[in-house]
Amino acid sequence: MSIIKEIHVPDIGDFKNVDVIEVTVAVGDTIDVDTPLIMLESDKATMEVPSPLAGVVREIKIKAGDKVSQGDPILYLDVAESVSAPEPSPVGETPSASVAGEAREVRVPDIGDFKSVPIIEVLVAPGDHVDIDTSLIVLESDKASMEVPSPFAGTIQSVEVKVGDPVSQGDLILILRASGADAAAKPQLPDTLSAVTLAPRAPKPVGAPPPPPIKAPPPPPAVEASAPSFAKVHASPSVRRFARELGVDLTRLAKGSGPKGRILKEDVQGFVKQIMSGALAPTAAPTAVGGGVLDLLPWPTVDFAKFGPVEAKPLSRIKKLSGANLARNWVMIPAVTYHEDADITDLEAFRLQINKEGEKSGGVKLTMLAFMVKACVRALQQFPEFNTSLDGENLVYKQYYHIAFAADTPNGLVVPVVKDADKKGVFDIARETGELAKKARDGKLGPAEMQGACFTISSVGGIGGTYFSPIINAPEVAILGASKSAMKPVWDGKQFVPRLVLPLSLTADHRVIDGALATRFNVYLAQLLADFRRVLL
Ligand code: CAO
Repeated sequence: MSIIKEIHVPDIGDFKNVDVIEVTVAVGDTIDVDTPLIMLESDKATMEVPSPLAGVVREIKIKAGDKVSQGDPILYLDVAESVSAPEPSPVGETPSASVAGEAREVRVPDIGDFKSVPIIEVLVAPGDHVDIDTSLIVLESDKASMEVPSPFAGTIQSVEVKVGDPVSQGDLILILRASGADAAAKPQLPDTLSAVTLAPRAPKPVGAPPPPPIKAPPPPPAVEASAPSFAKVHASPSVRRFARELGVDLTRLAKGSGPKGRILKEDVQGFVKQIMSGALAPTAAPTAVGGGVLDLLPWPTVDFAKFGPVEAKPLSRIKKLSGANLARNWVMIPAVTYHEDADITDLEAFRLQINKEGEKSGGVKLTMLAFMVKACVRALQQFPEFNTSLDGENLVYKQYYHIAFAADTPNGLVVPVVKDADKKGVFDIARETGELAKKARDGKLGPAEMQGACFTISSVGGIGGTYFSPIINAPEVAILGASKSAMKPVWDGKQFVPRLVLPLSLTADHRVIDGALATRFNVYLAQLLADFRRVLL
């Protein structure tokens, strides 16, 4: 049985009449505990208000542009089972005063139920003069970013934290020498206080399971180490997070297109598009030294028409998408390509013989690609490091074998996936790759048919080529390139004999796979293709 529950604005500290800048659910939506319902924004912070309950949204009581305070109704939720009223959240404490000239410790105030919240920005340095409410640091949990403002005016003596430190209530942030005039002008906040900013606290349903603990996010990638401060940027936590994931410096976006110039996700996407098209330089002024960011020259802007007739044609949608992915993978993965020759004389003879037999019965045509898929599955089983993905500091080992293959289409490169290739025979794989390649060329591949790959094969053998360096299809850790097989003289210990040689080019992520392992994989793969009976072993 279900009951209707009214969801209210939870304790948002001392803030009142805060702007609703976004309603992130709609009537009819099925939501979980912690699904963001609305986005609020004050002068100091932006926060998502998560749902305290799971259920179906029946009626929404507010809209973007409304102002809300604690207790105001947000929406009605149809919940599956009865839950008790939310537990009231703590309220703010009273400010106290400080003595001018005195060295004062500034500690992390009451930030609700949050513990070990990572610092994503430190906004001040020793010697800086700060006023009451000047933002000192920015914290970011899974749910919200919070600026911690100074409770005193004065001069910073020392900063005791750095970006990446996880902090909890009461941890020392910095020491400052309070200045007299400011100290007298405004009452100051104590070391422990609530509502330094919008510290979101979802009402906790009594009897319901406690909300999941805040996960300390994985350490930021190297490119973020010297990421510029976003502190003065007007953007919501989710947009800040999105920008950080893409490595976008939000301070380079002049003004957002949202209300009050707020930067929206679309603004970040537009900015990235401009960089990808070369209209904007990837980095601001070339100031970075000592690594950390790519200190690149701006993309050359050339009036080609000055040199001869030209025609500009827009890139296809597939090219734009794959271009952005390839550029990221090329820049971020320390990749090495290892080459090997596979003697496929016997395998090709076998393939031709089976196809000849099949011609009479109208069976499926076996392709070299299908044999390669099967051999790669066996090699992945033999070398499980190749069937992994990096996830922060973890290496995720997959126990399934989904093999992707690059397919050339009139609109660009697409990468369909043969799922569970370990459970399929070579005929099935040949049939499936044929069907997927046709769908790809007809532009009819669905998203699910291009997802979940463990490893990719890029075969250009039907076209030509000797060796090449394929780009890894992240988050996979390796890719196999196959070029055109050709008859070559091979020394058998006594004489040169003509053998059909397939050139293999394996690119591997050196963070996961070192050169010795990659070479072993290649040698093993070549052995499998040279004598396919080994696949059964
Ligand atoms: N050596 C020699 N000949 C080869 C070969 C190889 N490694 N691989 C295929 N061939 C032959 C085939 O036997 C076939 O010959 P027949 O018509 O006489 O039988 C011919 O080349 C055409 O094969 P194909 O390429 O159409 O078929 P496939 O199953 O080998 O490959 C697919 C299918 C989808 C991989 C391929 O069509 C394709 O799109 N390849 C390009 C992939 C690509 O662009 N990679 C680069 C990505 S990075 O930019």
